[in-house]
Amino acid sequence: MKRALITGITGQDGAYLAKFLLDKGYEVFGTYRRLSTPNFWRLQYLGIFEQIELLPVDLIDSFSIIESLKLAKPDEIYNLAAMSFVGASFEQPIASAEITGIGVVKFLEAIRNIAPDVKFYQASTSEMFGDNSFSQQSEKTPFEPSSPYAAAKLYAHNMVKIYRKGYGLFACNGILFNHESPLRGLEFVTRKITNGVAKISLGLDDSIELGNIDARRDWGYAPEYVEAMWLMMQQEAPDDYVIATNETHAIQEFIETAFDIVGLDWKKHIRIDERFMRPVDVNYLKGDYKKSLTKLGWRPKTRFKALAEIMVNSDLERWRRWGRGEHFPWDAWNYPNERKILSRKVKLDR
Ligand code: NAP
Ligand code: F7E
Repeated sequence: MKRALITGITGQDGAYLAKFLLDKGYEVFGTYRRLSTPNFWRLQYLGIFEQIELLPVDLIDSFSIIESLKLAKPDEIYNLAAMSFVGASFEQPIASAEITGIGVVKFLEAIRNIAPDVKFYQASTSEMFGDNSFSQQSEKTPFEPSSPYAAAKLYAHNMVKIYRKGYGLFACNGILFNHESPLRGLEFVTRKITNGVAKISLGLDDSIELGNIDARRDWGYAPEYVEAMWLMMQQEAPDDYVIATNETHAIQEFIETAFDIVGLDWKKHIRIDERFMRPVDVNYLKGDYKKSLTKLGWRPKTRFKALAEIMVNSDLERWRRWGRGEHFPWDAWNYPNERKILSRKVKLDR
């Protein structure tokens, strides 16, 4: 039985990847940070919490990384842990560099010294292309990072290449474009919109406050993207791959589509709020995934409208279940703004 170690297993991709690998018969070890309140809701939502061996690791702590390697003895490591929210990286640029950038080198050094045959996947990102002027972005497009997050990810990306070339490690960079799902964190724009649309349509809220709605993104469906991570690790030789849909849409189009699904006029409910503008933004992303199609046989299946439907319907269902008095694994309980609504006693008749 193969053994996989997933860092960041409590996040969106970590949970989907864990499910994918368990279904393939892997023994799955996952790292988590000790928090004052545990956040295993995604693993519980997917019904896999009991099947994961959890190990405490913080990417700022080299010894916890080494210990996790010794305990898990993995064949494959998927490094998904990062401070992944771009907005927050402007507020905490140093933590971003230490966790998202140098944290990866701590892993690479640990592998080089104690487990040089282990395969390593690094969660690289389309954010590294930054405010570029290319009509689409591939593995060959120059990087122009425009956030502390992207700069830290680019450093990690380059270190993976250096360790691959210099020390012969099997280390891959998956350059993944935005991918979303009902397990996406509530502060990311798609889920913020679908959660807001669900509440507005059920009469629980009236507006969504957003920043730059002209930016364009290439959005795919997260469960399909974790399969691409695994495919990269099954190849003869390590390499870097773009994973994307090759479609680009403005945030405003996502808003229109989400409100259309519930039959409401978005213009009555969207407020532009400076607080959600970033000092620098990435304005245009459209990924060219030809290499992944040719070499991995991977292609995206769920497209823009279907993705919005999955997310709106899932958030509607959660708020309805809450209205029926049900308790279930859900992130809304952890957010102060959501709690204000959750603390109301409401009977939903819709
Ligand atoms: P996510 O939901 O924000 O999950 C991030 C994970 O990293 C969480 O498990 C988090 O733990 C963990 N983490 C944060 N700081 C850590 C630290 N100091 N030590 C150990 N663990 C730490 O992100 P995601 O969407 O699943 O993304 C997975 C990875 O892919 C990230 O590296 C992200 O940057 C990258 N990526 C994401 C996308 C995308 O569109 N989703 C695209 C390209 C690349 P807590 O739960 O304790 O916070
Ligand atoms: O923003 C704009 C915002 O935070 C998308 C991460 O997974 O994907 C993600 O990074 C766009 C930006 O994702 C709001 O300015 C407008 O232009 O959903 P996001 P992101 O920054 O693209 C990449 C590939 C990663 O690697 C990251 O880890 O939406 N926007 N108004 C807003 N964004 C947010 N979050 N909130 C708003 O109110």
